[in-house]
Amino acid sequence: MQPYQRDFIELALARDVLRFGEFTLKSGRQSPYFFNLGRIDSGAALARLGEAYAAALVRAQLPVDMLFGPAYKGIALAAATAIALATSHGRDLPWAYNRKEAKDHGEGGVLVGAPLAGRVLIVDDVMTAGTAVRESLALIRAHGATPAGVLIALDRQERGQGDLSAAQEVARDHGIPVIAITGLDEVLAYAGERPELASEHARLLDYRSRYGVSA
Ligand code: OMP
Repeated sequence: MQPYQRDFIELALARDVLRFGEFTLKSGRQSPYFFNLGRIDSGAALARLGEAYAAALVRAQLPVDMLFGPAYKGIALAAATAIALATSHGRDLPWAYNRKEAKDHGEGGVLVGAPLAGRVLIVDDVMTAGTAVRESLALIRAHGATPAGVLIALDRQERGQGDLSAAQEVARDHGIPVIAITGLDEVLAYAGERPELASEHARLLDYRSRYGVSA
């Protein structure tokens, strides 16, 4: 596990982003864990999260021209990543986000920020079945730009529509990589190291055997 991955899991536990229990997912699956990035609710926590996203992107060495944050959660995440790339990695990339509803006055339209152009990296929170990401891919293409990849905090590494994970399906169907700060694999590895998380670790293993894919 990379230091930024460990730091991110520790941040997630400290801020109750990562919680264990019984959760119903958007897909309808019952999960023993849930990641809520909405709990990153202070400046210092958001800065730390942005550093983790930036570190994951730099490690992946993916060439991108700009960042796109899908409304709503992706907006703050793309902003935090753009700041971390500029301040910690010397890369000042343009960034943009969308509105959920088109504005018919002022500057109008659904996009705010830099015009979508070149290779666009989508920055979002969690991928389970990949529904949210597919909407962003369509939006980027509709504006004549090229999706370059997807950067997320957590890849739940669950089966999507077939035997592949949603991230693997996006890679296959759209020819772009999905880069995650962490996946279920890292959450499992972290929980496996902590005696106090032994029962959570067992439930995660059981969940993975039902819905997971091998990375
Ligand atoms: P997909 O659109 O199916 O990939 O699901 C991703 C979305 O599910 C995220 O953008 C969240 O809204 C939500 N989600 C989480 O935030 N955290 C989780 O641990 C699981 C989910 C989920 O419902 O699958």
